Amino acid sequence: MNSKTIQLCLGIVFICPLLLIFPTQAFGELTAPPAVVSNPTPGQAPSAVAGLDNLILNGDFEFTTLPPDCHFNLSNAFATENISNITFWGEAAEVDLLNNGTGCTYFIPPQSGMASLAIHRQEFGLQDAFCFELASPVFEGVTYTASFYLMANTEFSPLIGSVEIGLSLDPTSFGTFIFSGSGNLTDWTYAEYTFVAPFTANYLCVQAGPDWAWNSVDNFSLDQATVPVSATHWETLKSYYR
Ligand SMILES: [Ca+2]
Ligand SMILES: [Ca+2]
Repeated sequence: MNSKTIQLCLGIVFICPLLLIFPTQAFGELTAPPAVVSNPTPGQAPSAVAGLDNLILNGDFEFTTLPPDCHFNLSNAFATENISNITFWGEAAEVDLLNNGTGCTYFIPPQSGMASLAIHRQEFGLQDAFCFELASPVFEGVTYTASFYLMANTEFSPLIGSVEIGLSLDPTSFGTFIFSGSGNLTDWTYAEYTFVAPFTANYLCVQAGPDWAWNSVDNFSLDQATVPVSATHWETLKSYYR
């Protein structure tokens, strides 16, 4: 019996009992392909295993008909028509699509890809806002993790401010507040929040927070959270596969 055969035999002896003890951890969450939910019945949670794909269709702002440039102060109708899978509706109506890869002087290059978006809360309260179309609704009672990156600029508005995330049934209203993030003036800040959906919703919405501030945002993600494999169990399994 050569050494490879001995290693294989030892591997089987150690791995098989572990598979009996942790079968779903070994072959369930770790290896199952992401679930795709098409035409789900409203109000019903998906029966498939937890998906790992981003539910937001254009969370990176890369899908647009606009050429690479610094597109400042777009109307809601124009932005909705030209930036895919997003409905813009904020009263300020002056979103900025910065999609030439540079950040357009006021921000650093996009956190991801060639494009980022900037939203403003004006001095007297009008705000930019929009809602992302999702590949699947989020379902009441299911746990999700949402994340994005943001960066502030105070050249025209004095405060750092915040960016708020909501869940909505309507692409033209913010819906229910879920969480918010705040950035800084020098780099992208990562904001992440895990939550149980309070109701079944079709849109993840974004608006400028209450302060007079201008923020760029990029790389939004929304994933159904999976039950994590205990680090101890995973390290044990990996040690036997090495
Ligand atoms: Ca991007
Ligand atoms: Ca603007």
